[in-house]
Amino acid sequence: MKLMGIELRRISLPLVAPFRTSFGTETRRDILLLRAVVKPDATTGAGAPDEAEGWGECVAMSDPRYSSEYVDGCADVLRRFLIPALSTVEHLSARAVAPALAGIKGHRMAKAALEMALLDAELRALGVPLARELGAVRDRVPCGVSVGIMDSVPELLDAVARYLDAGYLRIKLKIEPGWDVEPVRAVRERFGDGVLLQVDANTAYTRADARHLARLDAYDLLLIEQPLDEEDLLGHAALARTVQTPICLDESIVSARAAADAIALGACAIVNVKPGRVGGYLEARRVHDVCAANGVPVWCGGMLETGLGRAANVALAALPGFTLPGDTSASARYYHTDITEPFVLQDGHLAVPAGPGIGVAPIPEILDEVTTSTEWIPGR
Ligand code: NPQ
Ligand code: MG
Repeated sequence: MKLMGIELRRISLPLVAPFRTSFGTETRRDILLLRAVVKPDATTGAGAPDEAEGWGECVAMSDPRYSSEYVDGCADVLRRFLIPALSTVEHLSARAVAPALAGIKGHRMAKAALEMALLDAELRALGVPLARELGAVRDRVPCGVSVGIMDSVPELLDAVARYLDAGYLRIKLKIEPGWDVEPVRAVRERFGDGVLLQVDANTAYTRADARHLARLDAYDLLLIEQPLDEEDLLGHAALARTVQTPICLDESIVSARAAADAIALGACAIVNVKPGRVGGYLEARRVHDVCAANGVPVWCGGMLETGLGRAANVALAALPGFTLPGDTSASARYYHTDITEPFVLQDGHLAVPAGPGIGVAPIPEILDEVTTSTEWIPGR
């Protein structure tokens, strides 16, 4: 295909409630969307449109608190380096994107958004759903929910009760020093041993906390997610020898190679797959493949995506190795009004979109209402 250009569009969406993690409290989401306009090759086939568009969603936050990337930085590197790098590619396709961008170091979330937009455009032109392209084996996926740090245990119990009533099949509690054993104990006591329960520290602990984290072993958790620093693989391996609860890595897993290394080192027994963090959906599938080859279960993480990123995440989560419920929550978990048709929980599951590409598109009037700026970068 030929890249005609990319529209960078910034939107601002209020969250239904503040979301507190060990790295900060978010009350709204400032998101960078990409709209790729391409001309498919003449060889695409009979009935192919002469122009197609595709949507990408960048998962970077406003501030570099979850990872080193942040939304203004992503827009800058896309505009100055990544989009221009595609103009030198002879036969542009979604799978040519990552190799074409490899000379630019890092910036995986920005790269992932660009690849997603071209993948969506390409698959729409071909009439192929993303789920089929990735190798999905399910038409719906079981869903969990990530529950923020609260001001008190009673407030937390109210929130968890509402999510369980809504049908969520797994609860993830955000934890930090001072908000860990007590909330976990309270949730177990109130809701019983049948609830699938896990915790996420977003790097808030140190190796010196190993004995303390081992106290969580009493509560039959599915996993402890990213207790230590992103770069501390050996620390996680040591922790795994002290703590019975399986260690799951999120921030540390920046590629399929990082996943293979973490597994080989004994740093994790489970992996959270986030396409933005690893540089795109195609690398995310390779993370899945590496984990499956090692017998390591994976689940799909979440970055408070709109319906665009959510649609693609649900497609990914339908691959065979995704054996644990993901943070693929319904639109209403985060937003009163999503920019696409909302994803609604049905019996604790979300349906995998069946249309071409990611299978959803923004609703133009809603998109315009939440847009704060747009910029057109020609493809040359
Ligand atoms: C995680 N997500 O697994 C992340 C972290 C996270 C669903 O827990 C704005 C944008 C706020 C992205 C808060 C979940 C965020 C964000 C938390 C990502 O670690
Ligand atoms: Mg996490």
